Amino acid sequence: MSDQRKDEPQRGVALKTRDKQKSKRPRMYRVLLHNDDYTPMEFVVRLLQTVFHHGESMAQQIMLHVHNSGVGVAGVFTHEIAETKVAQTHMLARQNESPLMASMEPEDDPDAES
Ligand code: TYC
Repeated sequence: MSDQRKDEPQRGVALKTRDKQKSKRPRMYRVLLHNDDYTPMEFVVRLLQTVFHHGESMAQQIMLHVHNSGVGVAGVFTHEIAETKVAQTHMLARQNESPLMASMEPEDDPDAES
């Protein structure tokens, strides 16, 4: 017999099984809008309607929340979609010569053991 032991898997041969199952629930990210003193309220409301697909009344509520408390959640998305929303927000803000800021932060890991 060679030095390869019969009862051990061969070294260097990848196992086909995954030791960690990929989550069916992706990590989700909050897109945050930040208050500033220059961006018109109507612009923020329109952005919340067009980019984040809120109705007029919800868009007004979110804008006022950001205006009054400094920051607020525009929506919750997967990483790629959240990045796109942040980029679209900054692009529209720049076109409007507005300093409006958006950012994103992860929600809690859906697979975290509690
Ligand atoms: N504070 C701005 C104003 O008084 C309105 C505003 C709301 C700006 C939300 C940014 O994310 C924002 N015109």
